[in-house]
Amino acid sequence: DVKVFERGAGIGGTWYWNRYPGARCDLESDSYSLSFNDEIEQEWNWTERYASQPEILRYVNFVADKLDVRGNIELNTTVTGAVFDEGTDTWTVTTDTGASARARYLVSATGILSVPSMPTFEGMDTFAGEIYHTGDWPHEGVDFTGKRVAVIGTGSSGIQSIPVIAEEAASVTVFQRTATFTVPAANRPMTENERKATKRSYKQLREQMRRSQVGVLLEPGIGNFADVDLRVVRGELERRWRGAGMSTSMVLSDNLRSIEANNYTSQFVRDKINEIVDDPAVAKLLEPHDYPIGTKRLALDTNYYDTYNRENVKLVSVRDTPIERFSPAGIVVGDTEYEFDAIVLATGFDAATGALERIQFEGVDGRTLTDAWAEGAKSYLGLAVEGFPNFFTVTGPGCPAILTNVIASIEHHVEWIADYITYMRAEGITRFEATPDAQAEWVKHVADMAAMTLYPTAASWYMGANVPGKPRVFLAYIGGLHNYRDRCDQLAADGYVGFAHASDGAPLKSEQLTVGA
Ligand code: NA7
Repeated sequence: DVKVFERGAGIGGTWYWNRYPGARCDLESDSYSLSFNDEIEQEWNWTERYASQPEILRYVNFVADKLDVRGNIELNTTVTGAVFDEGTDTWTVTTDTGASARARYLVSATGILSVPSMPTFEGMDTFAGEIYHTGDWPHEGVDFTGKRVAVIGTGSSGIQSIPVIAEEAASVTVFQRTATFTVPAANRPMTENERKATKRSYKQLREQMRRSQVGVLLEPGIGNFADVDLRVVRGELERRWRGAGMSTSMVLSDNLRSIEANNYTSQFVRDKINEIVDDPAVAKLLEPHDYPIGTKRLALDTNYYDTYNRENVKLVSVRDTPIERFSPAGIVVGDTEYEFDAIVLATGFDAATGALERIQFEGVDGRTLTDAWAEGAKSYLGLAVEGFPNFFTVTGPGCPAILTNVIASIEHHVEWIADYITYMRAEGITRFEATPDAQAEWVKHVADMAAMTLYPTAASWYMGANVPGKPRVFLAYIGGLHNYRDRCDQLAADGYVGFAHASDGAPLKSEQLTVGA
């Protein structure tokens, strides 16, 4: 029996909430889709290389109907708390509607980017116009025709929405704190021939994805910075700029390990910005200098830099002089008050841990998850948390998900969890829990791996750095989805190493932990 609680009035998660103009996936449609059902793969027809939000939402609903799962889902219901009972090895879940449920296993599928990060500017409530967050966009849409619009934030959501809003609004003023690296998506309609070819090769394609570093097939690097002819690198960067998407920043194999390699790639993108943007002063502001390319998720755009050549688009840097406050008329920065009819907050999310920490989880001895994570999220494999028995976290902090094609990561977790539950039922186990040693070793391993790269040098949401006061802990395993899958499979085959087990109140027992870094 499965009971699902969902806060939204509909299913789709990210694709249900993020309805801002231009919202689109940054991975190709045939990769960013479910792989476990042949019929779904064969019947569904993607229309664009990179699917738009409305299309992905239609797809999610198609899948739900196909699998007839709607009956298990209680919509419009926010889970507020979950308490573990050591006497019965069960969880009791409570919600804001008064509905509750008791279950042996509790699985969080609360998403990585599901809690919008709302800035707290002074005077926000005095602004006379409308304020929107890209991650919580009105379902009826917003008509910006004739409006003076501000956009705060130039991450992926700002980069996707600014060009589309600029086509409709009277004016768009972009408030940029950190310039982001973005490359052209080169999105286009999918041809019937492409669709047919993909459908014929899905089996092989999916297997390659599962065995890959990031759960999606990207073009490999051509060599390390010190070993390759830079004219060849430049030529390859030019080629990839015309449509290789995420692979564009990966021409140099050591791009995320060597600052020299990274500087070369970063400079290539800066040169492109200067080629595209007419006003040299605006181009200069758009040049990213604050982090190595790739250490924050690369954005894929449609006409982003070109948009700054439009007469109705203005860029305001708030890097050195931050937004001071909102006023009834608009936004105040330094001595200037900018006047607007609407303000769009493209300010991101309390990523990876935000949704879980908003639920009052009480594990062993009444300890809360917020307490357990006070110094940063800790988990075993990003799948389970010590002190919280019978609780699985799909794409939890400490797994590779945020650096991968998240669909591939979700599928892996779901299949692994289902196998584990089947195992426990067969063995008469009523309780599992990550052991302190296994969790501590995994947390260290995740941190050690990250420290070998340039990732921790960026103030990114991967590090929790975008939310004031959030502990700075690298939230992902960078060892690759393929290696991670192998590790999860091996420890399962060895009797779920690193987990302690008990049956009906008997003391916990665990396999000897033998998995080294
Ligand atoms: P991101 O990537 O976290 O971007 C948020 C943006 O908002 C970023 O440019 C921030 O600047 C900016 N921001 C946040 N707070 C402020 C304040 N107070 N003042 C000015 N600017 C601010 O979120 P997205 O929604 O764009 O993308 C999230 C993921 O979705 C993305 O990685 C893809 O995987 C899809 P900062 O960089 O912190 O200086």
